[in-house]
Amino acid sequence: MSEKEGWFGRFSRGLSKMRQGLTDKVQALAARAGRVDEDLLEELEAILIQADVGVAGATAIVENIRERCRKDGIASAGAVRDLLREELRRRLALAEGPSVEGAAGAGRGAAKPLVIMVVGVNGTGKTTTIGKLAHRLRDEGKQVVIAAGDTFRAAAAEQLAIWGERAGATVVRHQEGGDPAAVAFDAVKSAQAHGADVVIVDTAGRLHTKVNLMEELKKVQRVLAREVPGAPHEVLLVVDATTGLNAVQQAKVFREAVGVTGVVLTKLDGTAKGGVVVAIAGELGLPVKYVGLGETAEDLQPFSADKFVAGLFPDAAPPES
Ligand SMILES: Nc1nc2c(ncn2[C@@H]2O[C@H](COP(=O)(O)OP(=O)(O)O)[C@@H](O)[C@H]2O)c(=O)[nH]1
Ligand SMILES: [Mg+2]
Repeated sequence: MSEKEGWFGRFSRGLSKMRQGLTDKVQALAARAGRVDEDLLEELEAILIQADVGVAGATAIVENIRERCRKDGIASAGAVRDLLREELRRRLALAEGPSVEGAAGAGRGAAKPLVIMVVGVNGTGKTTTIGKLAHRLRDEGKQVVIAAGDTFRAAAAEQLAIWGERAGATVVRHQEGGDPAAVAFDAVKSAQAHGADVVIVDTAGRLHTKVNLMEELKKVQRVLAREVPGAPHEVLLVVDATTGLNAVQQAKVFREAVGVTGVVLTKLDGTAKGGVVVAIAGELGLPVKYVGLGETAEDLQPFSADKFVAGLFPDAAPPES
């Protein structure tokens, strides 16, 4: 065991509730059923739907498993678990995309500063994710400036100041109630003046107020685009896995309004309904860039289908790399 917990420990611990809600139930079902029949397949579909994989995803997964069993003459229920693992891996691979950290590299043509805007409804974990992301980027030696763009809630700037201090990132903030676009502008100017590598912009998430949130976000985007070519280079939508399929609905709304480039799925450690990651992969055509597996900085992990599946089926996991 290395001193620092590796990815395998983080994924298997972070997905333990989802394992109870999915893997363990499938295991018990297979043990009980003994052989593959329509009853087993129906129960498997019900387990997947309960885990918030979504009806379309659950139906398609079970259909593929039924077909495999028929074609390959598989009758033993134990094999269903392996077939499910393969199906999940294949579907989740659709949600893999280029990493944010790769884009923050020093390569030729890399944007500098790389501008990342973080959006999502209140409470999903935007501010926390920004703190964790700043931490990761700092660990790679990147200079990070954070714009405290949720000026609606004073606590958000306070929260960022604490994360920023811990991570060694600069936090640009204005008074409560200030113009978020002006905060974003100042953060970019500060990053340019100091040669910083990355600017991360926090935003508000209240949906029902006088000032339309989507208009406010578009204004922030316009200011960023004016100051840095191609900015914002990433628009990360943060969704909370504990809200299940609501997350997919939110993603559709934000994608429509502000052009999301990737999803961060938080709080997987707190739910058995993490199947929503499969629904995101299947229904949205958006990459999942990170998953939140707990409260510490290291619990924000780049998404990988293989690692996710290893966390769900730890006994069949590949060696840690
Ligand atoms: N367990 C767990 N809690 C999280 C995770 N990400 C965020 N949180 C918690 O979710 C709550 C709301 O987070 P916050 O960043 O303030 O959300 P915001 O309103 O979108 O900015 C906080 O208590 C965070 O600690 C995660 O991956 N796991
Ligand atoms: Mg916040």
